[in-house]
Amino acid sequence: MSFDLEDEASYGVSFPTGFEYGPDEGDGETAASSEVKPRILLMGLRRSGKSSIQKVVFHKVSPNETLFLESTNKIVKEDVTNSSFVCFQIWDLPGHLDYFDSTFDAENIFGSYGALIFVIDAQDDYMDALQKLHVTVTRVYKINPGIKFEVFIHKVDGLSDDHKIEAQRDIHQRACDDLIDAGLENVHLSFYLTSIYDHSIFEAFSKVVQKLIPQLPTLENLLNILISNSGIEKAFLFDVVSKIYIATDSSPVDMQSYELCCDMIDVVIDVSCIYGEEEYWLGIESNRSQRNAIGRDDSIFDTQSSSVIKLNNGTVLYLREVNRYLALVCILRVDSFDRQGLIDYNFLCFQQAIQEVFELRKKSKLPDMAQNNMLGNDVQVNGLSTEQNHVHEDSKKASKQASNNWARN
Ligand SMILES: Nc1nc2c(ncn2[C@@H]2O[C@H](COP(=O)(O)OP(=O)(O)OP(=O)(O)O)[C@@H](O)[C@H]2O)c(=O)[nH]1
Ligand SMILES: [Mg+2]
Repeated sequence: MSFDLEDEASYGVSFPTGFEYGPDEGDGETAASSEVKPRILLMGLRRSGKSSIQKVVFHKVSPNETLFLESTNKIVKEDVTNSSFVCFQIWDLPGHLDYFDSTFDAENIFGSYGALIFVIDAQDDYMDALQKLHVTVTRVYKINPGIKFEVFIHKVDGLSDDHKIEAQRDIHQRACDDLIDAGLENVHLSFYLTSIYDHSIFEAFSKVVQKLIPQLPTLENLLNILISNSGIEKAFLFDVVSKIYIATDSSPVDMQSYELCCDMIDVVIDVSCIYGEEEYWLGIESNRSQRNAIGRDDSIFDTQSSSVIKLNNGTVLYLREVNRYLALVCILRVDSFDRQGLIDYNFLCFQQAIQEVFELRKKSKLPDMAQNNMLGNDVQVNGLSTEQNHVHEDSKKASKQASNNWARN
C-alpha cells in the first residue's frame, strides 16, 4: 500500500484541533443554542455497555479502557454539537433507576424528539433485558409515539457468527411478540448487532443519527449525483470527530468499505498530529477547553486539503474536507482517479450544495418540529414530519440548483 499526502502543509489544519465535542459553538455555522436538539437516550440494564458506547464513539476512549468504567449513578447528559447536521444530546440513563417512578419526570425525559437506544448484553442471559425493554417501550410510546426505538444487541464480539444471527433472530422475535401481545404491533423496533471492539458500533450509531437528520434524502441525492458524474464507486459523508457517517450514496454499504474509510480518517488525524502545525499539535495535547478554543478559528481550516491513499488492489481512497467537521471519503478505481480534475470540480459543486443545505437548516425551525413530535399529533409523510418535509423540500431545491453545474464523467 502506498500512501500519498497531498498538500501536506494543510493537513495540520484540515481537521478540528480538538477531536472532541464541546459546548455550543456559538458561531454562525452551528445550530443556534436556543434550538431544541434531538435527544438520544441510552438505556438498558446495568453493565450492558451504555457508557462504554458513549465513551468509545464520542470521546475516542479505546475499548479496553472501558473495562475500568464505574457504574453510572445518575443521568449523564452530553451535548454533541458540531456541524448543523450533527447536533443532538445524548443522555446516559443508568440501568438501576426506574424512570417511571414518581421521583422522575418521565414526560420531560422521554417527551422530546429523538431516539431511544436500548442496549442488550448478548453475552449475558437476556430475558431480564427483554422484559425491561418491553416495559420501557410500552411506557415511552404512550408518552411519545414519535420517538424512534433502536435496539443494540451488544457485546457480540464474544459470539460466533451463527450465535450472533441466532441471538438477533431470537431477540427480534420475542420483543415483537411481546409488543403484539400488548396490542402495540404498530411500534417499530430496529435491531443492530454491535460491539465496541469493531466498527459495528459506529455503523449502528450512524444509522440512528441519520434518522434524526431531516435533510438525509437530499444529502443522499447529492452523493448519488456526485458519484455517478465522477466515476466514484462509493462515497461517505463523515462526521470526522465521531467517525459516524451522516449520509452515503444509495449503493449498499459494505462493512469493509466503511472500515477502510474510518481507518483513513484515523490515518489522516494521526498524520496531522505528527506533522501538523505546532499550534495544532499543542491543541491536541493541551487541556480540552483550550483545544476547543483553538479549533474555532476559521482561518486555520483549508478547504483545499485532501488525502489520497492508493491500495495495491487498484483502489483509491480519496478524502476531501467539506467543512471544518465534515469530510467526504470516496472509494474509486485507480483509472477513474486519472480524471482527478473532474472529480475535484464536481466536489466543489457538492460542497457548495451542502453549504446551501446548511443555510436552510439554520433557517428551519426544529423547536416546532420537536414540539409537534412531543405531542404525538404531527402528520407523518414518508417517515418525515411536516416540518421535516418543508426542510427536505427546500433543501431539495437548493441541491437541484447547485447540481445543475456538475460536469459529467
Ligand atoms: N466484550 C465487550 N464488553 C463490553 C462492550 N461494551 C462494553 N463492555 C464492557 O461492559 C462493562 C460495562 O460497561 P458500562 O459501559 O459501564 O455499562 P453501563 O451500561 O454504562 O452500566 P451502568 O452504568 O451500570 O448502567 C465494561 O466492563 C465494558 O468494558 C462490548 O462491546 N464488548
Ligand atoms: Mg454507565
